[in-house]
Amino acid sequence: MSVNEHYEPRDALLVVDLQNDFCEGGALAVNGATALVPGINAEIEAARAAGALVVASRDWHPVDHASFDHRGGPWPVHCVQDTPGAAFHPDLALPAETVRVSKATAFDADAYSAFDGTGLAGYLRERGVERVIVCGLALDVCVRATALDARREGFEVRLLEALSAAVDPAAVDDVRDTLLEAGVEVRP
Ligand code: VGL
Ligand code: ZN
Repeated sequence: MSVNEHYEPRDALLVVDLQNDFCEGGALAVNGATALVPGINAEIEAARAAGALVVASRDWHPVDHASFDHRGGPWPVHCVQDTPGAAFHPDLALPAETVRVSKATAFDADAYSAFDGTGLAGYLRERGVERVIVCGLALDVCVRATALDARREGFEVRLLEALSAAVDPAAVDDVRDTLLEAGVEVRP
């Protein structure tokens, strides 16, 4: 495992959607997801120790959400509120003070970004956050959208690519290019 990021109090580590349904054995499993957990735990501990904010987002759909295939959406049923699949991975070591953000909770709309409809940008500014460090699932869906929104909201953004995994590994090069173009720093 490589050396952790250097965190400062003005940083927020944002762990995106590290939930059972996106891990091996889950309803919408991303290859390599479970293997990310120890490295992400090390980042969480480094961030916490440095006084940086730790934020964990979760995909948190109502039953019969518009994104589910039986409703004409693109995805199998996943991350239904209060089901085991929607829980954070059991080995993810979230400190008690972790800021938890639920997204995509409306029946009729999907939200890939942790900033979409959550008020997260204003909250981070209130807490003095200037830089957002992003990792988690899925690199080509919610991590991508979250990193782009963080830039749009005026934060410095750094992606921890090795601590993210994609639904479609063939998309990773395009995702990286898009993020770099938007001014996201990418740590391999
Ligand atoms: C996600 C597909 C559907 C994600 C959420 O967290 O990347 N992907 N809903
Ligand atoms: Zn979803």
